[in-house]
Amino acid sequence: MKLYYFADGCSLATHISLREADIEAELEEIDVETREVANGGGPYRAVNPKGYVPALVFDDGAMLTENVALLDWAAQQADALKPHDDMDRTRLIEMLAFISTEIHKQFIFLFFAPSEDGKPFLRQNIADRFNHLALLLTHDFLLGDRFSTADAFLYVMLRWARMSELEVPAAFAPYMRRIEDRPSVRAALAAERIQPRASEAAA
Ligand SMILES: N[C@@H](CCC(=O)N[C@@H](CS)C(=O)NCC(=O)O)C(=O)O
Repeated sequence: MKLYYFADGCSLATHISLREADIEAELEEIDVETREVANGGGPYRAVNPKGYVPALVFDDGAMLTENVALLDWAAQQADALKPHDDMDRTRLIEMLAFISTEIHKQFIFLFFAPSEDGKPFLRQNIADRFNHLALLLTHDFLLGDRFSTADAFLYVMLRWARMSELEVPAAFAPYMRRIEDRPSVRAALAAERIQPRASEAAA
């Protein structure tokens, strides 16, 4: 199995989740500028015509894309991540969809919008979404006492908030530390050659 990723991209959520599920995947880094697979692997679009990450290619050649699908799939691969019942799974998908459409996509617009005009609006919108999630964070993890693939996704978004100097509620500081204490997260950060961010002063 191969995971196609950008270092510190949204693909980090799938990377962490695969490690949490104890699934070994070959890591194929994509150059953001050229969209070439590292080490002479050729054009990424030849693998995934969508051109963006993450993509997981199975040994039989089947490919899975889209964060929500990958994180739902990963959640089903190990007892420790698996939702307890159908409603729990739907709750997980609800959370993944929220993070994907309400936070991740707005960050993408914030990073790549050709003009500065809409950026204050986007920053406020993203901040509102983080405020909403902070209210839900009444246990160690987003969906309760157990780490889920939604935590992997939210963790990446919190890294991006730090990167963008976007203020997030104080409750996310201990949460990020909890996530970064996990061996899966440490291993994923090391493999992508990126640093922990929990100890950085919050914006
Ligand atoms: N709809 C996709 C979007 C993924 C996405 O935005 N990936 C970013 C990296 S975090 C990317 O590859 N952007 C490059 C591009 O859109 O061309 C998903 O949710 O998986």
